[in-house]
Amino acid sequence: MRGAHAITGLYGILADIQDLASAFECISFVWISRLGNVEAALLPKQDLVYKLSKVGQAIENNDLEAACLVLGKGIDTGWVKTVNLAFTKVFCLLLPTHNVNKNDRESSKLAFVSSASAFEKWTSLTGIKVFGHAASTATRRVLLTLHEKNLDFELVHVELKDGEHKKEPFLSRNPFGKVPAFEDGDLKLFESRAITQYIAHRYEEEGTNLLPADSKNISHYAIMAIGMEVEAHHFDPVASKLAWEQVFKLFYGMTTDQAVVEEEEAKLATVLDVYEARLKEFKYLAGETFTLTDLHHIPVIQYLLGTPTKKLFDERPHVSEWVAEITNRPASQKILQ
Ligand SMILES: N[C@@H](CCC(=O)N[C@@H](CS)C(=O)NCC(=O)O)C(=O)O
Repeated sequence: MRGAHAITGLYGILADIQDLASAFECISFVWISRLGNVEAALLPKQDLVYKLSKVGQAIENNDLEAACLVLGKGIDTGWVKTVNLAFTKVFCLLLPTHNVNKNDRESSKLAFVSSASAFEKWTSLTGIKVFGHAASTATRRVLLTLHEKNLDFELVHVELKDGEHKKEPFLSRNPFGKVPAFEDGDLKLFESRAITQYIAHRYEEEGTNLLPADSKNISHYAIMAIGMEVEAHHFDPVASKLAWEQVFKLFYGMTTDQAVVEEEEAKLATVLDVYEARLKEFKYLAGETFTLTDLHHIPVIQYLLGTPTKKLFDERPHVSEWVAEITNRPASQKILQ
């Protein structure tokens, strides 16, 4: 867990517990276990207190640039990590075992409390937001990427049945009136596959690598790009029609058109024959490692596994193994919850 939720919890502990010494001990334990390893209190104490209060002030004044100047870097999760580390150092200083005088303890405590509330505000101003619907395959493509990357985000629900996506303010996020739309600080995006590519590059160092293993090799990128194009133009139009006919129509109280299902299944079989040949040679579509190419397929496959169309995957041993592998990933399971 990272960011606003953690801070809210800690702030609550601080506000509620009378015995501050044990509260700090408990907080530092939480942070130490979260960060794994702590460079205990390396920053000079006064410097740290000063920095935290400066950051707090800057955020209170909505002056994000000034906040960045104090803690370095831009509006990104690197900044969040730096703040986390700074908090950890405060906690270490406040541990009863540390030889810290009462005044320093008190001023550190105040700096922490004001920075904690400011930090909550910061994360609400700069965090990742996905505007979409939890059942939409395109929204799930983005959620899946964020889960693979272990990033905190907020899913802002867009009510499709009320046509919220066809009106303002959503249309100013995506003029084509489709979910998802996405925000990361100042950056606003739409089109799920463009969003996943942004996340995979921007947060390359976090969580699972979703790009080719050799990130310097342009031809490996090109192969991954072929896979993403094939998914978008050959696989998804057919698979999505099958999901519409057999899953979403039922949800809206409509009936499946079997003629359409038969026609689309024949097309899907042709695409899956190509996949079977590819997966006979490689474990994943873009090579030996899981990439965005594979990930983009997951949401619609998950829906089709609950329909008779599942047989098309089962009939092809390499496709079937690949489907099991990619749909059983922990992140794939998370989007079903
Ligand atoms: N190419 C777009 C497709 C988005 C899309 O079709 N979203 C669907 C939900 S999965 C949607 O908004 N449907 C409602 C509508 O078209 O009115 C993307 O990948 O983001």
